Amino acid sequence: MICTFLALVSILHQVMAAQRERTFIMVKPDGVQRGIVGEIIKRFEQKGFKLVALKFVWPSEELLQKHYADLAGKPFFPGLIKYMSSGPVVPMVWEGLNSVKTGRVMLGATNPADSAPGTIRGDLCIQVGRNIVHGSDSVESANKEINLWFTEKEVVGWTPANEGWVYED
Ligand code: DAT
Ligand code: MG
Repeated sequence: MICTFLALVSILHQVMAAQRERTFIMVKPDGVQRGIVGEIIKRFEQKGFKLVALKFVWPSEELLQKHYADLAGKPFFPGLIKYMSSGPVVPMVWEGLNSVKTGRVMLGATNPADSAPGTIRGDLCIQVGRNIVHGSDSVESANKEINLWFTEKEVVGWTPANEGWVYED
């Protein structure tokens, strides 16, 4: 009886852990140039999400065309690629419960004119073409983007000392 209970608790823990998904967040060239990297990292850290990968890189147009492949037909696509390849960026992977959905909420709407105060875009930028940060829109695209920007080895599994204070189980 106790064994069955413990097995159920263990399964429950595994299910909860499985929802601690990963999302791909990237400080765009304007965020880097304006010195907002630390502020964006701070917000994700203070939320309780776990940093599992980070780098500083000047991305090629080829990489960005793959990253934004689903927007290839949009009229703003050439300008988007030019802007995104104009300087270094800070791609990151953050892990945590519902991190994809919550990450998007923390970023705010795509167009800063519609982003609520308190969100990163709502507080720190003005125009859609200079909206300082990227965040995955689904678990599926998060996985795609993580694999595009990071090797398997560059994503580091670890347990933060405060984990038991961020999650109740
Ligand atoms: P998001 O970045 O919120 O996921 P998206 O994937 O629709 O938004 O678009 C990717 C980026 O392209 C977005 O962050 C900024 C740029 N963009 C989107 N719509 C735009 C528009 N109408 N004019 C100029 N740039 C745009
Ligand atoms: Mg998008």
